[in-house]
Amino acid sequence: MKKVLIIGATGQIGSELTMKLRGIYGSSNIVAGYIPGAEPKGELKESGPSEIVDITNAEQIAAAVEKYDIDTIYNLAALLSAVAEVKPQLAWKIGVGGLYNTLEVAREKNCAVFTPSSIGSFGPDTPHDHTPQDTIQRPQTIYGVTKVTGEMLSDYYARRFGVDTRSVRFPGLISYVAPPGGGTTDYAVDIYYSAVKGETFKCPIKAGTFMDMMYMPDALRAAIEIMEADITKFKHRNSFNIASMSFDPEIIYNKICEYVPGFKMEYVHDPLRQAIADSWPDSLDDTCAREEWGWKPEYDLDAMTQDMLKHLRAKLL
Ligand code: AKB
Repeated sequence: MKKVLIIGATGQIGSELTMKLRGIYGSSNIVAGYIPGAEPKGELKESGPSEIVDITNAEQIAAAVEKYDIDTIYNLAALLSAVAEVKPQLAWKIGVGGLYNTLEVAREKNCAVFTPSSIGSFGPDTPHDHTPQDTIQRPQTIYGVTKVTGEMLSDYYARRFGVDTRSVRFPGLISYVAPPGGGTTDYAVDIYYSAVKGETFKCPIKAGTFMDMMYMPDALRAAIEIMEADITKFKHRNSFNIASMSFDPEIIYNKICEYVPGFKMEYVHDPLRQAIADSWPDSLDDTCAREEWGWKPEYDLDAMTQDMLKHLRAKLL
């Protein structure tokens, strides 16, 4: 049975992944690491152990790994792309300094490490359509720079020290549970909240701007399946392209209108987010993930929209 430490357990991915892993491996085996000010609440708090683990503090990571006899670390601490541009030094400290701390603890204590990369690891020179697994990665955001550095550092620790590092490049993640906050793809979550609340959605991303997106249940499955996969079949490690859907604001808006007639959207220019979105791929080619560890998404835009609206209506109305 795995013993897992999740760093960033109260964030957008962490809050759902922690509960999912507790369901699979047993609640007492999954430790929710959080920073002061972002304490676990409700079911997340009640259902299993939690510890203060600030990724910028290597001693705290080592102490939690020691205390709970951890063998696997999910490193989910990060500043998302738009907020990272406002605080680039902090983005580096968490994204690269924090990963270095995690990898050093993993090397000393023999832990496997999952660290998400992102579509943000690509840049304007990358082929935008069906972006290949192995291609140009020259991002122009600090978020992307930390992600490419993280991919390379994780590969280095695997090659040089035998640390079992694994990763996927997440698209924009859409969920009704915890809001994202500070990302470029956040609009694709916010639009559902506006639709359910009966508000006009102010879209910060221009019509015609395509980005990869994924429903959270698929993303959680990817993070779990890659850590369970047979490593002898891997030709890559850090990090695999994964994909399930690609759309622009018009496509998601029109899909929501099928279920929320009369829903209104208007465009409000956001130069920072638009520039980031323009530099990212339109759609990733995830053939390697499919071939090397059997990745397969379950949700398309229609299935995700129906599920999001159902859950948000229950949550908000
Ligand atoms: C962001 O928009 O910054 C993230 C991402 C795609 O990595 N959702």
